[in-house]
Formats: sequence, structure tokens, C-alpha cells
Amino acid sequence: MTGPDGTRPPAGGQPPSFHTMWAELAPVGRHPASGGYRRHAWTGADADCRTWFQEQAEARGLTYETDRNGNQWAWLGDPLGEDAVVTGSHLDSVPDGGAFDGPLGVVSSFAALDELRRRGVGFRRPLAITNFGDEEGARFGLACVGSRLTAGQLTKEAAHRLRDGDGVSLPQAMEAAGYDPEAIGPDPERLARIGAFVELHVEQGRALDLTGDAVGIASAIWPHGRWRYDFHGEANHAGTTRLADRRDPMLTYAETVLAARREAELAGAVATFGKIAVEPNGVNAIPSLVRGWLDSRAADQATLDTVVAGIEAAAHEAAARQGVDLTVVRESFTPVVEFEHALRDELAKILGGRVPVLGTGAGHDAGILSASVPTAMLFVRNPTGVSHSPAEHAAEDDCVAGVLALADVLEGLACG
Ligand code: HGY
Ligand code: MN
Ligand code: MN
Repeated sequence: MTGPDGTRPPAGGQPPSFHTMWAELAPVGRHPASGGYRRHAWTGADADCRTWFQEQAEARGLTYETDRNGNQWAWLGDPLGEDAVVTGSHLDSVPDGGAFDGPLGVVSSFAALDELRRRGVGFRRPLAITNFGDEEGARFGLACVGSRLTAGQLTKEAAHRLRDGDGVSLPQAMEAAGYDPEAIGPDPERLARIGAFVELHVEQGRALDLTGDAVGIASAIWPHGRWRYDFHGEANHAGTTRLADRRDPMLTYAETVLAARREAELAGAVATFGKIAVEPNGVNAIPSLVRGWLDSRAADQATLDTVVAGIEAAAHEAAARQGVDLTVVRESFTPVVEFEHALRDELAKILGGRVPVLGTGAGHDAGILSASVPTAMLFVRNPTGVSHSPAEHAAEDDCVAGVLALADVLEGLACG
């Protein structure tokens, strides 16, 4: 049986529900000990997620493709058609991330399409579902690599310079995964054909829990960035070196972490040192190098600049006092994103004005694409607000509410 949109529902009759897809994807890339996900760019787990995406697309008779940057697209209608409505998110994770951050948006997109087919609507615009690669930057340190490349916000040369913790370059990793790193780069023609991009994402905070709503609409994304702090000291014996004779980079790092918390509290911002690498990393050795990564975010650019400058100044002061050399490199940055008001308001109208509009400190591919394409986001309630953790969770009823809201939005934008 062919649907009104001229394509077939999944083989075997009834389209799989949200629950069925969720259960299929759940084991992919989950670490047995932590229960967290390790779906890092261009690894086996990433490949398994990509296979799952392609199977979902082909089971629905959608036109499947990967673009020059390895992002996955599943098209209903002409992939070269104009004014397309695109929805989707990412499938990669932070180290030991939760199940919902990213995958909720991708699974909900397929489920929303299934719902639209059940409703029997006809499409007047091409529709695509996407999986943007390497959104978390867990392996190479830069967030939203797939969408940044496509939007021309990351050059091929800069992408080729990215290295993971084992020294493997992004090109080497892409090649090992069967992708051509020489092909990566901006894709303005593709973006010019998109009339609207809507990303559904689990909320990474408790705003919806506090308002009692299952679904919300995004207003803005805080400016945020990542800075690498390299504290160079002097390796020495932990047992025989007098305290007065030490140039211990761990001490400077510790003072910097405390300064980060202090500066963020003063400014009403956030600052986190969540990743550290120590050389030689021996229990009985004073380190030669401590490398720490700062993630900082604030509601506006001026506040973020103040916090980041304050942390760096405190770090340099401590380094000078302790005979430690410090270098700071900004590795990733996303300016404030104000989602397009017309599209935001259209979503609110479609959803009957019954959903709250809220800002977020979390970055998203939608934030990157908003510079090139009218973009909007839907958030699904996260009762605890916990994210980037195996404890991340959303109730299935709220996830289904998100699917129905996304289906309403896609119907309002692409159908009728
Ligand atoms: O870091 C972020 O805000 C996003 O999860 N990549
Ligand atoms: Mn995330
Ligand atoms: Mn995400």
C-alpha cells in the first residue's frame, strides 16, 4: 500500500512506534559497566548508530544519503527540491553520556513521520530527517563538527588538524570509517534548499519540570566555549622533593579550578573543568604537565568574556607564583544564538500557544545551522534535568508528547 505521500510505510505494515525504535537503539554503544554511552565520532559504536539510521530510512522507503561531511539524511520527496523542512539531531554522545541527548531527536523524527503517515497527510515540501555527525566533540574536542563543516563554520584545514587523545587525526578516523576526509567542506547549496530546520531535544535542565509542561520551544542558546589550559611544571620525585623546590602544575591547576567556580558564581555564569590529562600520570611523580579543559557559558557574551578573562588571569597569577608555565588555547566556541522569531512563533501558533518558550545553556546543531537556515527547537521534559550522564532520563509519555508535537509542527510546516 502506497501512502498519500507516494511512498511506502515500513515493510510489515504498521510503522514501528517510538518505543520499538527506542528499544532497538538503546543497546548500541552503551558501556556495560557504567550504563553510559560511548558513541564517539567515527568509532564502531558510531558506525552502528549510522547503520541503525540507514535501516530506519530504508524501511520507510525514504531516500538515504550521506553528505560530504558524513551527516546522514533521509528524504521524503526530492532531495534536490527547494524549501525543504528538515528535522533531526545527532546520535553521538559524550563519554558515558545519557540515552536521550541527541537520539531522542532522531528517533522522534522517524516516529513523527510515522505519525504523519498514519494521519494520511500529503506533503507540499520535501521533508528530511538528519543525523549530524560528531555533535558532542567528545573525541576531537570541537563541538558540532558535522554541522559546522556543512555551514562553513569549520574549514577543511582546521578539521584536518583535529587530533584525539591517542593522536589519531580526524582524517585518519574518517578514512578508517570509510569516509573521504578530502571531500569535507561547506555545503551552501544543500543549506540553500532548506526552508526550516527543527530539532527536538531532551531538555538539559529542569525548566519544563518546574512549569509542569512536557514540551517547550527554544528561544536562545547561551554563548559558550571550550579552552585548553596547559600547565607545564617540573617532573620530580613525590617523596624526595622538598615542597619549596617544587614547580608542581597540579597545584596551579587546582587553584585555577577554584578560580573558575569563583568567577562563574560572581557572574551568574557556569564554568567547568571536566576533563584533565596528566603527564606522566604517576602516583609517586610530580607531574611535568597538567592539561585541563574549561567549558564556560553565560547568558550573554560580555559576561562570558568577563568570566573567561577572570579565570585566565587567576591561572596566570598562580602559575607565576608557582614557577609553572601556562598556555591557554580556545578550542571551541559558539556565539549566542537567538532562534528566528518568525519560525519560533509559528511553532508556538501550531502548538496552540500552549508550550513555554525557554533558553538553554546547551549547544546544538540547530544553533550552528541558525546562521544559515531558519531554525527552531523543541524541548522534551527531563524531570531531573540531568544530562551528559547515564542518569539522563525522560518519561516515555513525555517522549510521545514530543513526537506528537513534532508531528504537529512538521504537518503545519510541510503538509496541507
Ligand atoms: O556541550 C553541549 O552543550 C552539547 O551537549 N554539545
Ligand atoms: Mn550533549
Ligand atoms: Mn545534544
